[in-house]
Amino acid sequence: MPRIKNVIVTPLAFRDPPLLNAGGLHEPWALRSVIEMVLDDGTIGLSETYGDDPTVNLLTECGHALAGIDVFDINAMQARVRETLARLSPPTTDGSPRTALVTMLPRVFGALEVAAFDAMGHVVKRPVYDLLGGACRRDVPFSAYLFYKFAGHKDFDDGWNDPWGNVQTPEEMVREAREMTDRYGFGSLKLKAGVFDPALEVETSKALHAAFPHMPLRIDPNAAWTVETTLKLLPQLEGILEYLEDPTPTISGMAAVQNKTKLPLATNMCTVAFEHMPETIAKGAVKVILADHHFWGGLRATVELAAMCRTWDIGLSMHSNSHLGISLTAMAHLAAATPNLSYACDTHYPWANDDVIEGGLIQFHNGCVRVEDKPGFGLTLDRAALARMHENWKRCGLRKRDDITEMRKYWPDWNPKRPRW
Ligand code: GKR
Ligand code: MG
Repeated sequence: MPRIKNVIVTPLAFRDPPLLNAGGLHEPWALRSVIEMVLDDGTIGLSETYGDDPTVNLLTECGHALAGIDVFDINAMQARVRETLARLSPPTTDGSPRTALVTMLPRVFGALEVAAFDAMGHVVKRPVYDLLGGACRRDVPFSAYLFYKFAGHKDFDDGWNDPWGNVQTPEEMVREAREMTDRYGFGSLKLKAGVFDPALEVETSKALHAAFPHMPLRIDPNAAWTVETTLKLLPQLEGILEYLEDPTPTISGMAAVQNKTKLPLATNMCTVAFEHMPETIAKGAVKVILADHHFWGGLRATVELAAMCRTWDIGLSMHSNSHLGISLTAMAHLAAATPNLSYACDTHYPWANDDVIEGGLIQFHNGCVRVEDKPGFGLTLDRAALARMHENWKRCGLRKRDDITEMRKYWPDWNPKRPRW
């Protein structure tokens, strides 16, 4: 069987609109990295993940360490990544687990594992969804990810502005939702909340529900509300939401709300690793978990998470950050092969205006991404686009996401404190 020859990690930047969230404001550039796992027979497996410096550096180190491993030996890869990270992480003085091992192992190993699955698919000439157990659906539904936003970035003009304009009122949000659903065919809505006073965000939610009464709606304040605020708002939200995502911080905070309402609470913030599952389940903190293979440890780990959710009767949805088409395709293959993925997945993809794969931006059909019956993910890198977006990364100078500094360009006193209301 082919063995891993080398792993190439290329950091990229692509233009990102000024999207508001509880953590601040998106900068003009979003960072990602593309991973190419090259096998000794010339096969290349693709993956995409975060593009911040620590991730890129650790990915590069761990990628080198994989040389010589059989591409089907995922367990050997995981052991090698673990050893490499342990070597690179400074020992802690208080005896707690080494930071890089705890936080970075699932991220770094997960990104490499995705590339290995793409490569395996090419070797055996089967799509990745078949390697994960077969497709339960070929058309994977995504939801319209709605953001409050500014019209353009302050002190930045390269001639490109996104076409969505200023969105700060309920009416403007309904317009954004209308355009996004018309353009992509999405059948459900997600509002990124936690930006303005909750009264305005509840009003926006009601306006969206009134304008799209048949579309499931979820909102996500990213832990910007206290338990008390959330409890007060519940009566207005219960009839109009399919789920309420991370209204308040911590597993205990979420449990204090969930135990007082039938409205499902969802999370990609308080339960983000396997070690959080026992407390989440014991306290009945959430009814939905948003899986994300980028931080849960890859495709197989997410399948394991799905099995836990099935066992404990927890619904499964999918989380997203700013990303490109390789991640979108990996998410779609994973979702296709996960029977209990019971909600439309999140995606930031409609906010991206460039891509690194041949054929350019992936098209949604009726709000869905179709997984193709082609080897691996069925994708080929567009080398010119990769070079162009790597140049963006060199020029833009950003090396980690910093929504706080960007937000303070508008509101110098802006306080990132959470919960805020
Ligand atoms: O991109 O602004 C954003 C989102 O707020 C993102 O950072 C979150 O991770 O989309 C995410 C979420 O569902 O919490
Ligand atoms: Mg969320």
